[in-house]
This record gives sequence, C-alpha cells and structure tokens, in this order.
Amino acid sequence: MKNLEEKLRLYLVTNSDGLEESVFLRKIEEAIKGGVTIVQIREKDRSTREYIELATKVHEITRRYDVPLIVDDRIDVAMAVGAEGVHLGQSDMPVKMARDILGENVIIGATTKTVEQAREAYESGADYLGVGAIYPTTTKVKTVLTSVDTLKDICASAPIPANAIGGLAKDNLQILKGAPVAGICVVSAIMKAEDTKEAAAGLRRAYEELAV
Ligand code: TZP
Ligand code: MG
Repeated sequence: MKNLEEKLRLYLVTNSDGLEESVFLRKIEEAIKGGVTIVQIREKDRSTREYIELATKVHEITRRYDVPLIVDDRIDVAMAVGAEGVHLGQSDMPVKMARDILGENVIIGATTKTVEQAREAYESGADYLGVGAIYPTTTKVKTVLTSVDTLKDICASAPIPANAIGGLAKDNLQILKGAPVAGICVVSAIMKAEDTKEAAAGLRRAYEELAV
C-alpha cells in the first residue's frame, strides 16, 4: 500500500476485554480522532461469528476516517469483512501462504523478534514488521522482550517499515531514539486511558518529539 510508512505512525491494537461493545467502538473512534493512523482488531476469545460481527462494526468506523483495518491472525475474518490487512505472528499462517491467498493489495504485517525472522518475513512478502516486546506488557500475549539493539538490526536488515510494540507509553518512548521505526503500536496506553482521544494525541506528540 502506498504511504504505508505514514499510516504506521500510531498503530492501535484493540482489546475489547471488559468493555461494553458501545464503549469499545467509541474508544476506537476517539482514538482515531486523537491521531491513531491504523487499527488492528485483536480478539482471542471470540467465536468466528462474533469476531466477524465486531470486525464489521470496527471497519464501519475506520473506513469513515480512511484508516486501514488490520485483523490479527485470522485471514478468513479479514477476507470476510474486506479488511485492508492481516497481522501474522510466528505461529500463525506463514506470510507466503497468506500472500498467495490474499493477493498483492492486502497489507500483511508480521511479528518478528530476530533479524532472521525479519528477513524471512520480508522475503515472503510482508509489508511491515512488528517488533517487541520492547518493555514488559500487561496485555495478554505470549512474548519475550526484544532489545532496542535487535530492533535497530531488524530495521537495518529489512527494507520494509518496522514498528515497535510492548509496554509503550507516552513517557517511555525515549528508548526508541535513534531506532528508525515507522511508528509505535500500543494496546493499553490507549485502550485503558480515561480520555482516549487525549491519550492518542499525547502519544503522537511524544513520538514526534523523538524525531527532533
Ligand atoms: N505483541 C508484543 S507485545 C504486545 C503484543 C500484541 C502487547 C502490547 O500491549 P501493550 O498494552 O501496549 O503493552
Ligand atoms: Mg498471532
């Protein structure tokens, strides 16, 4: 996708746990108004039907703002709702197979924690990389920490944009200074914020300050 790098600036990975659906959807819209540039729906405990229903509602919102919707793990769900992309971890469908199924016009992101994984994802047709966890996270996920040095090596080894993820918040982004990431991915810093729009705006400001 053209301008993908710009679209990756502030990447919201959603978590609907404990939120009423209307609150969840409103939070996504507020986050976009505050500066979120791309949204990934990530649901671990829903049936396929429920995942599709919720993704459809999220897509109605993201479309209005011309924000790409990425579906975590599930290419079937992404295809069913016409999402702009999928995000694949190391235990999910291999990037190459997903590319063969989805074609060239769908964004494919890949989680990579090593230079080898990053090279492989790039060579298999991934459009962007997610790298982390940079900090310990309270979000439910199987992950290990990735150092910023590894993140820098990954950025240098694959000619596609890379985003940092894991425990990132507006007051701890300095660790990324000097790492040529396209943007940051967050869950809690936005989903758990009282003022969702301001949380997104604060993250945008903090990220932009890194560049100066
Ligand atoms: N992958 C690596 S860390 C993580 C994922 C999905 C969760 C990040 O969540 P938070 O709340 O921004 O730390
Ligand atoms: Mg996954």
